[in-house]
Amino acid sequence: MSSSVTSKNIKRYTVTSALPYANGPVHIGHLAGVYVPADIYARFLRLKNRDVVFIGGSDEHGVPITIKARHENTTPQAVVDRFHEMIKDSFEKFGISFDVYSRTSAPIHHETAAAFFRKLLEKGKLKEKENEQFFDEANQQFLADRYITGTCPHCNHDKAYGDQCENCGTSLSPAELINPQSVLSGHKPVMRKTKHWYLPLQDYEDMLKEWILEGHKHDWKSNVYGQCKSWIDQGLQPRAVTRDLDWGVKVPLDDAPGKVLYVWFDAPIGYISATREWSEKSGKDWEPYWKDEQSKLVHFIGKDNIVFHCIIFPSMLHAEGSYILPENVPANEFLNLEGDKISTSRNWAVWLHEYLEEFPGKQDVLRYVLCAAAPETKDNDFTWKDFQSRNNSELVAIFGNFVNRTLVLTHKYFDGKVPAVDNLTDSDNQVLEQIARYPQTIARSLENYRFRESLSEMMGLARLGNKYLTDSEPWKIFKQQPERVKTILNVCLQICANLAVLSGPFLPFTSQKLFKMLNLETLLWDQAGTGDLLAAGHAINKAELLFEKIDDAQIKAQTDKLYSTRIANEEQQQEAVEPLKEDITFEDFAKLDLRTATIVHAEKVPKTKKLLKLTLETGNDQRTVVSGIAGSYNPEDITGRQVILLANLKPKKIKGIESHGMILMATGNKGKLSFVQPDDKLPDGGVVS
Ligand code: B3M
Ligand code: ZN
Repeated sequence: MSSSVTSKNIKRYTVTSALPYANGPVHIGHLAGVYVPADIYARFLRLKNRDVVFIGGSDEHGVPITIKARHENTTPQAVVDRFHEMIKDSFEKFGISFDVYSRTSAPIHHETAAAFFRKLLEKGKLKEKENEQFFDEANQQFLADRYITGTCPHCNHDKAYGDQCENCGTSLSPAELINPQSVLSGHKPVMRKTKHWYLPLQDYEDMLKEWILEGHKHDWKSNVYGQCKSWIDQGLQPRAVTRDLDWGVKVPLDDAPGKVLYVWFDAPIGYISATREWSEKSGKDWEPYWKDEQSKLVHFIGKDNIVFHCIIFPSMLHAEGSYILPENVPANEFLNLEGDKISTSRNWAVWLHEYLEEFPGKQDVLRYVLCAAAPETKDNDFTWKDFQSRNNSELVAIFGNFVNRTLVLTHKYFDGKVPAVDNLTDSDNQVLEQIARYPQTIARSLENYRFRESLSEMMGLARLGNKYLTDSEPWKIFKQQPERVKTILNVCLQICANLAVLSGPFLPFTSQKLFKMLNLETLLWDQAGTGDLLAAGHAINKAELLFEKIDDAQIKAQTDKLYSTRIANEEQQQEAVEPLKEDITFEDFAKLDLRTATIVHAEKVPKTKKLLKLTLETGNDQRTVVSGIAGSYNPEDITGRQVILLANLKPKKIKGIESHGMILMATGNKGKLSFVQPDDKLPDGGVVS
């Protein structure tokens, strides 16, 4: 078992980045969370001359893709074809340097995933179990959780899904829904027996404890370690690895028609399939990258994928028996946009393909900002103002300004030839000593997945150069001391060459441009750190601007665009009026015992987002009602409020609390709930009819 990073002699690196679902374009949240850090890491390793394969690809299975296809009246394959191309193309233009960008609908993946499943089955690592699941008789098919809607048993929201209620945030199983309905036919589904295969995760508890809880306590990020620990401490359960669905990798058995592998079973195997695809192209053997103990496997993901990459996939790999486990899983938290959660459905996002069109040639600016503001240890915010100011006052004013002044002065005074050092002063020597330390300092941060820190260290070198040049004032002394100016510009040019190397992982386009301007072949990381990267007399090329100012109008155009879609969304929401439900008789209505009651106490239900525990005075008794209104009301604001209580709703346990009744709420804009309340304060217990 792989344990500590330092103890093994690493021969090669397998770097994976989460496979984006091919049902939408990529946005800045994906980039900051996964692809920018993964790419920086892979580029750094290549500059260190390490053997590395950097894997990406589209995740093309799963129920949401089939739902999207239904909405668009097309096939799942058509959906994924469109987005796969789009995502692949924008990654490429953005400089994400995958060695292979594959897709899980590729034949090689179907074959790899099916073989993996078969091997687990043959080794007796999967358990077959029958249970009952919802079946749509009209469509003659079993229903995935997302294909069933109904009323949430916790908050009474009537559009809860079979896996989750989006109103109160509770995760559900389809059988818990009140009045379940098939999304396909609109009919009530029936229960039917079906057979599935399970991975008994509890069998891997000891392995996971030893490997993660003991082995990686100190080198994994605390957010990752914490999530793993809480999963393991809660006790692991068997997980179904197959589904009744017609989109996905077919279960490779004769007696399993209509069954596919669960998307989270096949998707991580996609990393392996992609490596095999790369191996066919490159002629390199893929197996050592996944099976040799001296390979280091690193998964770059967002925090919502931690359990799959740290618990489930490693259990699968371990069960299979011939694979190594990840050495690290440096998951990031989430990036917000202008103070609000990024949301695809609300179009609250900055989309990569749009950015590339609207800011041509400015890939490095976005890479820079997303790395500088990466949500490494906590959620973080992207704002267009910050984007502008980091560009103008860091990239332009420090990095660009330093390089530009150095090159322009070299042309002006020395005809574009690197001047020889005349005599090094103490301050020159100090600068050279500092240069020597940068490659190692930055490398240490990168090796420990501290990308923000490493970026700011790299900028430290630009800052050092900029300050040295400004303090030395060669333009003032050239007439009297041309020899001194030779030395100053030589040192500045050496800093530029060092920057060309060390900015490579972060700002690959800039780094290439700078190498070209310096008329230098690309250098490796370990060649940096010295003051003799450029020989005296070497001719440099013309100076070009590395960065340009971004003005207020460009920023305003972006924020206007964002806010205009938000306003359009809100207007749309206001217009959407719920259709009326079907008629009922007066007798139906008379069954409801509706009464006035007063909230005498309210508190949040721990570990839930939307639930409040209310104590109500009903005139007859005091009782507890759990209500999904915390998204609309603070507990401290509502004591004393009179409400209408449905008093004869059967008592039910919600999050361990017995709830007896339900209070009536009306829904306003954006799902905001509002109390239904009598006009005047009435005695409690008054009958509503
Ligand atoms: N397709 C991405 C996501 O959850 C998911 C990752 C798969 S990685 C094997 O957004
Ligand atoms: Zn709910």
